[in-house]
Amino acid sequence: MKRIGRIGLLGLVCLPLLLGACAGGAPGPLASVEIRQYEGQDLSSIYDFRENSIRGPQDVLLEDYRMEVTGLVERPLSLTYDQVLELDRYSKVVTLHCVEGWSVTILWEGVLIEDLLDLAGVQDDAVTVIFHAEDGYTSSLSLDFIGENDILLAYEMNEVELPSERGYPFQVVAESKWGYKWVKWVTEIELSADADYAGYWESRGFNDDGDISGSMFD
Ligand SMILES: Nc1nc2c(c(=O)[nH]1)N[C@H]1C(S)=C(S)[C@@H](COP(=O)(O)O)O[C@H]1N2
Ligand SMILES: [Mo]
Repeated sequence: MKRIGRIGLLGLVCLPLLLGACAGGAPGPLASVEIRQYEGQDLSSIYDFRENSIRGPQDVLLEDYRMEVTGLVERPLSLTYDQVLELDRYSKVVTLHCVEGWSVTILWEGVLIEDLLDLAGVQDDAVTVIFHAEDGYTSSLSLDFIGENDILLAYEMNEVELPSERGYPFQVVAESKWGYKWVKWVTEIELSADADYAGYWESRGFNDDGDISGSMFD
């Protein structure tokens, strides 16, 4: 009686552990198709990131999802995920550098933010592009920077769909800028005349230009 009880207890303790090990350790479908080399260049894994978002990973439901383009535009947009993906597709290898000292090099694929802005028609007095996210996070880039650098709004990394912890369905690929400019779970792109707009980390002392070659703090 006692023995069976012990085995039973062992089973109770071990089964969840075994199941957990299977769920966490074995490569899932995403990991198995992820590419790790592109045109001779080694890529990081899409799981190499450190997750330190202000409210943790967001679960965005596509049925309810809209990408809004608002503010100083001729035609405010409210696009479904599929409508955004109808825009031309671009890709490039870019490294994300977090102010914490880690970095990842990824093949990013998505649409040009400028193509979205052209669809909406940017008004003359707009100078700043503010990105709003599902978790309430915001950051901004200057309109000039976006126009001059073919900045992507990514929906794939290393040829797989963005995982939810990486910003599904869309993340800004703010190349040459610190990680806090790479807004994940983007829900709204707002055109503003406020050249001094400060997003979540920028209003907490991080530099608003966010150039990795420049100063991290104000
Ligand atoms: N919506 C949202 N986007 C965000 C953040 C966040 O908290 N919320 N954190 C930023 C910071 S500080 C960094 S370094 C990168 C890191 O991406 P990761 O969390 O996927 O590693 O996401 C950026 N984008
Ligand atoms: Mo960061």
